[in-house]
Amino acid sequence: MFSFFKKKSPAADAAPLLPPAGQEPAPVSVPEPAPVSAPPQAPLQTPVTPNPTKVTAEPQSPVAAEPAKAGWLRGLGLGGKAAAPASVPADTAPKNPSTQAPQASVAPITIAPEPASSRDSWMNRLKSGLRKTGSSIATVFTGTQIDEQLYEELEEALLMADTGVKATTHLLEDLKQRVKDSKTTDPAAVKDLLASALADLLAPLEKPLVIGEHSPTVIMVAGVNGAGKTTSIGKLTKHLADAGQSVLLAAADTFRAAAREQLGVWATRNTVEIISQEGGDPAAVSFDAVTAGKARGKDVVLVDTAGRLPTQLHLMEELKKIKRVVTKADASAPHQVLLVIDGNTGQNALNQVRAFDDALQLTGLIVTKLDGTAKGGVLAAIAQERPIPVYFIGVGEKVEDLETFSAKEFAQALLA
Ligand SMILES: Nc1nc2c(ncn2[C@@H]2O[C@H](COP(=O)(O)OP(=O)(O)O)[C@@H](O)[C@H]2O)c(=O)[nH]1
Ligand SMILES: [Mg+2]
Repeated sequence: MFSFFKKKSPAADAAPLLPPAGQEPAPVSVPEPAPVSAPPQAPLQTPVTPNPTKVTAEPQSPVAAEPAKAGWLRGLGLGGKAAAPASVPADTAPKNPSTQAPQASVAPITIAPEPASSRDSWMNRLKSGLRKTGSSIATVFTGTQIDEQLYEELEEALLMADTGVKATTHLLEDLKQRVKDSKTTDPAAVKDLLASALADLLAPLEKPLVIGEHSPTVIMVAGVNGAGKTTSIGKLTKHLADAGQSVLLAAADTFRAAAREQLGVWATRNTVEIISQEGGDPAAVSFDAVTAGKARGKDVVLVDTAGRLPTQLHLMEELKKIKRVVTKADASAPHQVLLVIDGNTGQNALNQVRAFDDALQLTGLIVTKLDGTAKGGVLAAIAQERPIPVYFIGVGEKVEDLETFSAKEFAQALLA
């Protein structure tokens, strides 16, 4: 049924998931650089390239000299560590066989299937988080007639739930059409039609995070202060580690010692390696991490960045720099650029999505704190105006409180 993320075998022709729009071209394209001298499992907290200036000026020099080593990194990542195939969706098969024999034969697999019971308890947490919103929308349907007043009240309730004007207008028009088509005269049935309309609107946001197409898969995580970046990275690390994936963390939030320490705690808890550098340049730390991730044969490199306010232009510039410099360590990276948004910030979350997407060309979202006072409608606004996949939602502070997003379940929880 649900899987936490999808694992694919790397195809030699795999197109980068993110078009490098607006990026500086990497000076040299090095498909599989892996320094022979670096041990596959180097000690913890060892910055590979301590000199930030050198990183920017000659990014390819530490890794360009060595040719690819017969794809052993990839073969190891796929053949040796994947969990038992739970399902093999036909549409995710690699288009072309890879030129690297060991992994070409490995079919894409879906791992970490979610036990139904744990998904149920997550649904309950989401429902209780969204309950206030749901009950105020639900009261609209308690009358006896489907009339203009019902639609007016619904419009108000949707706007109050952070759905935004555009998505609210869309939903009302869609709903009226559905009511007409179904010829229903029962207001209670209209609620079910609204749930379907909402699920259809949210459907484009439902998409699994795919890993394994690149070695390592480099995931950059951005968002404003306190959105839940570090916590979400910690939770994600746990899920990846449980699925047998080797993870390297990059503490690119170098401004605050506490931020580095917080990520360090997650690294220790999950026994994964971390690249961290006191007062270092965030882009240099990210470069080091991707370089080390390649050298050590990691499956996933997660880059935690500092909180950014989209209005602070120079800070957005710094995130762009991290992205550019990561590309210099691996021409196809970052493979994912995720924005973490706090579900409580309402329509402001949509502004954040716009600003970060314009600057970084986002590939996915993580929406946190849906267990709190979040109203949830903002996902409809995002679906209407910037339909970027919501890979995960956060419904609490504990490690198990990160879940995959289901449009249908979310729509039901929102109207429950
Ligand atoms: N209730 C709740 N709290 C969360 C969730 N995700 C993160 N937090 C809390 O939000 C606060 C800020 O999180 P943090 O990861 O440090 O944010 P960052 O500044 O974006 O890295 C911490 O107290 C987290 O425990 C969530 O899904 N639900
Ligand atoms: Mg943080």
